[in-house]
Amino acid sequence: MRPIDDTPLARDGKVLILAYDHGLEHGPVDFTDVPESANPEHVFDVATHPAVTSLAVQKGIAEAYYPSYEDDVNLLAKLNGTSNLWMGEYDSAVNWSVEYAKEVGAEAIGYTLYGGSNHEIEMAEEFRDVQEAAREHDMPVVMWAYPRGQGVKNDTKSDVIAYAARQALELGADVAKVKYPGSQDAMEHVVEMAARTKVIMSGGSKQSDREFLTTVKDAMDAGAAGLAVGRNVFQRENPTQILDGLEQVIFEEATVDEALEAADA
Ligand code: FBP
Repeated sequence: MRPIDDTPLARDGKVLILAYDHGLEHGPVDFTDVPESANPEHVFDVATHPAVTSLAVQKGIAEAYYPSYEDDVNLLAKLNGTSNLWMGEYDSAVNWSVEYAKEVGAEAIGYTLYGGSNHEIEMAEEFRDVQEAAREHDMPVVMWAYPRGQGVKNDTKSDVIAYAARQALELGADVAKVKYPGSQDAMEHVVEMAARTKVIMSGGSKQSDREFLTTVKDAMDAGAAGLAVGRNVFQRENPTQILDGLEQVIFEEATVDEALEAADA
């Protein structure tokens, strides 16, 4: 396990990753609400908010835009990812290597593992190579721990999410990014199963400010180390406001009402 506290991925031991790989994973539909969110420059500008500890992007976006932002944004290289244009059992292509990500300026690595997919074995073996290469370059590894596929009947069940977090620990991820399992108690169990692997909550589809900040607060109170969020930030007309609120909840242990006040300021 590589402690993340002394890496750019964390601030005071807490993590706020802005995820922006949706153009690949979901396509242009995620940019419909706020058309300027299709422009990577807009999201890189958002990622300069002091609450954001890393911006997670795919290779093409990193190559094209990171050189202009390397002084202001920490880069997390999301190594694998696929479109949803194809059909079949859950799988994900590895699009760049740890070595190349390092060359482009990345300081952390992200990798999706679909535990329960018929492709889990290959994905875990690819993760082995990624994790060991990341160790060589002293880069922390975040696993998008998403149980999905034929072996998984219900990917929102708390036991399944706890299993995914445990899998992240066993395979050597420093951080497990998991879906919120529905309650604070269930999240506590997930955090317990992850042991020394830090757990962060995955943002999900857009919610109201209060709903979203309440879920993040519950996750933090359950022992989560932070959040990786995409749509709940870039699908807002004013992404800075919600980041102001998230900064309060994640780094300042503020209440939801205090965070909402900060988000309105
Ligand atoms: P969101 O906060 O928008 O859910 O982003 C997190 C993320 O993991 C992205 O990195 C990824 O593109 C997306 O969710 C995948 O969403 P899903 O596979 O659940 O549709």
